[in-house]
Amino acid sequence: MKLRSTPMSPFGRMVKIAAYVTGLMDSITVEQSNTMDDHDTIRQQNPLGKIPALILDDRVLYDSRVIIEYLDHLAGGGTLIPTETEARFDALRRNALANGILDAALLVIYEARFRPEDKHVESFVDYQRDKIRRALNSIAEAAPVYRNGATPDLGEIGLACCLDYLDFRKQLDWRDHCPDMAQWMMDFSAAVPGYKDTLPPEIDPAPWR
Ligand SMILES: N[C@@H](CCC(=O)N[C@@H](CS)C(=O)NCC(=O)O)C(=O)O
Repeated sequence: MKLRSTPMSPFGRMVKIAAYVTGLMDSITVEQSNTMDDHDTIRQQNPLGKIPALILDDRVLYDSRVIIEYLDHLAGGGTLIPTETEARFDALRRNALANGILDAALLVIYEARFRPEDKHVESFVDYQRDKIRRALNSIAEAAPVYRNGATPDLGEIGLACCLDYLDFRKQLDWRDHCPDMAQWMMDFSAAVPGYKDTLPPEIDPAPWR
């Protein structure tokens, strides 16, 4: 299997950690993609032109959520996505929350990347940042504890990738909203395979990385 991604992509990182956790990383070759390049084959592989995409012999899978479900299926099911109904939908919701934070963070970055500086719309950036702040406050209220050792669910993988990505891009400091997540990150990073191998390049040090 070939994974199109970049070392910076938080969604690609979720898939990589999912592959480590399920023991499938050795069956995956990672091929870099430049989504900004008109000639990059990612646009044929995924009509949305987005990474990650998993290239199989007979088809291409996207997006990260679908790829993670596929890896879980290959590993026999129930590792990354719990089978028990309540735990399953809670893990899926937490993954959706992390993905939503990342979508908002990416839109803030794209505002700066795609629009000339004099055309930046600050109200749009604030609108996206407010989503991130509300989501981080809701995580603080839920006060999660990391207990799953080497087998995180997809919501936990999403959350770790999301908090590290906010540190990487420095758009806002999640510690202002959910400071207790530092301990959660310590517990996650100490137990989960692939955590350190998949860190974004040159991310600032933290006690857990
Ligand atoms: N919902 C998608 C989001 C993927 C995504 O936004 N990837 C970014 C890179 S981290 C991308 O490909 N951006 C290029 C674009 O939007 O054209 C997923 O979960 O995989």
